[in-house]
Amino acid sequence: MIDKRMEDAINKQINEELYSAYLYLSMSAWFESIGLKGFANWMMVQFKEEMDHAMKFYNYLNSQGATVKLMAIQEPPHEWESPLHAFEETLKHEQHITKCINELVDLAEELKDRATYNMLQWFINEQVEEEENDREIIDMLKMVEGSKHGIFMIDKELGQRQYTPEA
Ligand code: OFO
Repeated sequence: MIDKRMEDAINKQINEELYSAYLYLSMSAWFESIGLKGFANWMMVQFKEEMDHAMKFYNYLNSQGATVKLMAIQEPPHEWESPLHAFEETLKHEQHITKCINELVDLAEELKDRATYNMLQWFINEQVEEEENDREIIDMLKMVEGSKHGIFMIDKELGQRQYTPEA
């Protein structure tokens, strides 16, 4: 049993996570189009992780006997000024998602909804990791200052990232 306010807030969060997936898929397509396959791979893994996040909330609502309501997903941008710009936008977006998760935690506390509060702990930790990953890549990109050789080396490294499905 879940409060209607929490049900609505989680449905909104499903939409936020699906938009995240859409945004990173769009970034993956853009990186492919400029020949940076390693960056494209990194974003493709991120897309899959965001789908997992959306499904975590989706499954949670179902397990609580609540109703999932899917909403229209906003159109993401299709291009960025540079790899650095794309990752700065990624970090900005993740900071927004962290704020959304924190607001869900506040609501769970207000409603004394222990089950949702408990489920959200995973997302709190995940957001720390997401922001940290983005900051690391931004630092690397700033270090190479757009040099072709530097971007090539980072592309090689980001090409190693592998998707691990959520247990
Ligand atoms: Fe779902 O963590 Fe990124 O957006």
